[in-house]
Amino acid sequence: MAPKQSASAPVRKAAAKPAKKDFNGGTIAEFNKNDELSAYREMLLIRRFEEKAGQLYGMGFIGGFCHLYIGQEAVVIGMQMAMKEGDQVITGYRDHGHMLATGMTARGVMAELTGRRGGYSKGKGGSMHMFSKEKHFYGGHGIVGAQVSLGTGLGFANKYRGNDNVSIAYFGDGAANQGQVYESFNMANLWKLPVIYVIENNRYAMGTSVARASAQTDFSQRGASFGIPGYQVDGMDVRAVKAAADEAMEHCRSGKGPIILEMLTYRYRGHSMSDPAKYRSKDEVQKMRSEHDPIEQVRARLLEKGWATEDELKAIDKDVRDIVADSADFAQSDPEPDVSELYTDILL
Ligand SMILES: Cc1ncc(C[n+]2csc(CCOP(=O)(O)OP(=O)(O)O)c2C)c(N)n1
Ligand SMILES: [Mg+2]
Repeated sequence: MAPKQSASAPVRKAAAKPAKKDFNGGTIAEFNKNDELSAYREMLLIRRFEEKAGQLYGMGFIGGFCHLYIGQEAVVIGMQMAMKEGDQVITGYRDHGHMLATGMTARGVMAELTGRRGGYSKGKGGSMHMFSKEKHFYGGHGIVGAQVSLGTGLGFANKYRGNDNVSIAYFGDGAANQGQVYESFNMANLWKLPVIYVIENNRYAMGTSVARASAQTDFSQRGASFGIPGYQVDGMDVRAVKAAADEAMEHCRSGKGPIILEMLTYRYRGHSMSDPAKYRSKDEVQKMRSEHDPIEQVRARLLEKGWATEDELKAIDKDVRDIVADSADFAQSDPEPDVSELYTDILL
């Protein structure tokens, strides 16, 4: 039986689970200098973007719901590094990182957060509702679990059309208890659909810990009764995510059907901007930040291997900050949509 995940336990490495060794050998992907530098830059972009979004929210430029992805960056970047053009991404409301990972612009995402014309949904969708057909990003969904059925539909479309695209459906530990998830699992394996279900287990659904809400806390096993293989991955180590993603892509593209990757990860900020976070201790958050931070891990390796100097890393940070600052300026100066936009893009 899989050990239970306690709130204070460090994130487990895939290697710590011998039964799962045959999946990726419990290994981490070999990263060369370019891989490390690019993972560092892409994760940093998400982190700085989210910090800025938090600031703009505090200043009143962003209204409504806003869920930050800080702490979970390695998940989307590791997955993205294994994807090819045409693969689709769909997720819930904690979606800014997923969009930036697909290459959607910081300007377009930030302007959507502030409800401006230049936003991906013309300022009418906000944080939880953005899409980009060009980047194969299918949202951005506020209904917990909805993206799992829709992502399964994307997999069905791929199979029906006979292409070799894979759909990646991200959802949380809380969403994993939704009924439609299991209807989707059943169809997905019955029809051998190319879908990777990425369960981002950040240990909490709003304020409810996994242990309080889930009878089976090993989410990698949630597809067992449908015959869907699943594996736990250290979601704080971008190399472990990339290794698991490579294997999962191969599984899907070779026609074996869906697969589940449970990413053991952690969010540093509250569930949304109005979360007092009384359900966990500051020590717990601090421990994750200091011992498992996904960006710090890459930074330490780059310095240790002599692949980058402090100055070079500072230059990357400055570059990233410039992109984010530009997006924030744009998001504040771009006009709001015209009132006539209330009558467009709607189903009558
Ligand atoms: C169908 C539905 N039920 C409830 C909610 C309210 N709600 C929003 S987020 C959330 C928790 C989801 O947690 P999890 O899936 O772990 O994702 P995380 O926020 O941790 O990324 C809930 C219950 C909702 N948006 N939709
Ligand atoms: Mg969660």
